[in-house]
Amino acid sequence: MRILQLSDLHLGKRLKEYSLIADQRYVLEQALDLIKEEKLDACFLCGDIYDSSVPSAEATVLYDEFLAKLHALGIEVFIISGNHDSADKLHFGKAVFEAEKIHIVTRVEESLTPIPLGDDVMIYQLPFIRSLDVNEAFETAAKGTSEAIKEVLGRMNIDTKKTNILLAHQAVFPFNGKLLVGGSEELLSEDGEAVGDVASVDASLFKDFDFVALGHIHKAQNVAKNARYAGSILKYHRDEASSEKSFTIINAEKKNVTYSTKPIHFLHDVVLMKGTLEEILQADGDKNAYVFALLDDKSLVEDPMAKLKIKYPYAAWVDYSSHESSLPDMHVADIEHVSKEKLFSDFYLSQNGEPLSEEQIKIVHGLLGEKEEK
Ligand SMILES: [Mn+2]
Repeated sequence: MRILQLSDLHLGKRLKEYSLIADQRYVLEQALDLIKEEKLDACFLCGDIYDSSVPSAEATVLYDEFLAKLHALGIEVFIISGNHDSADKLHFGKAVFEAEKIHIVTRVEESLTPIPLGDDVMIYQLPFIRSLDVNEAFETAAKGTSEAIKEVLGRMNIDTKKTNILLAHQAVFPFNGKLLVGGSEELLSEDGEAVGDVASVDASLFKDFDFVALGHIHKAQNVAKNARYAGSILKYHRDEASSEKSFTIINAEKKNVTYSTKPIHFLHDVVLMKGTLEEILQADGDKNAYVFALLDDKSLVEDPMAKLKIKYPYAAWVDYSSHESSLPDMHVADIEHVSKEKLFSDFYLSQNGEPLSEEQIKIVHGLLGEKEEK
């Protein structure tokens, strides 16, 4: 059986001022072509179908179109909800779609029974869960995501003679290893704090599966011999500018699961350009890309975005590299004993990378003095 693994579609996501619907449609068309050309048997959507639990109309239209085209290809489709999806909304039509080979699982209690794919492969679908979902569904007292997942997996009657594949949407950490994040994912701890490893799960939990098709982390990577993140379908953050996006094609046969990749082509790439505005305008950059510009200019440039857009019509964001450096740690008590002039000159130094000139000091001194008098 050969399966296309997609995850983190984030339909409806915007990149700064731009709607990405056309970009997303462009990638999904490539996915459909790939399924046709390679005569694949199935497609996985491993969570974060939508960017929001309240998806836009154009996002639901695109998803509807994509599902209809997958259905027309006659393949089996397996879908789970991610942390960005509304589990209840994505559950819509489940009973009807099931008869049409579109298998949707968004509730943990529905994840225990596998769907056979061919004679040999069994597909299990675990939607994004928090421990409270599991404790509510099974009246357990699991603490943390790892324990909760252990409870769920323990309730699956896995026939280890079959080739077992699991879809999941969690932060799964490699054993003794480091998880590489893309930059656009939101990693949540159990109580909703944005902390990486609290809600994370060790890859060794999934040892009974021949393959785990993962979603949630936007950088494609293997976290175990049997577990892989396909990565998001687009670059959703400037930190992903230098990374590649690809399709993962799973090949499952008689307990032997391998995969290959195919590059994803973009309607508009995401590019990070650094230098002075003049240098960026002189550079031979991709005019068709969403450009994120980090300016090295020491003094403020007038309306840099308008200037950028003349050469790069899809310019998305501009800031100064000096703003990237942060202020030194200071406590309120310390600040109370520091003069306003000193605070301002420290702030200026941190923002601009160089101190105030003699003349500027005089101006600041004059302005602050005036303010005091008033
Ligand atoms: Mn995601």
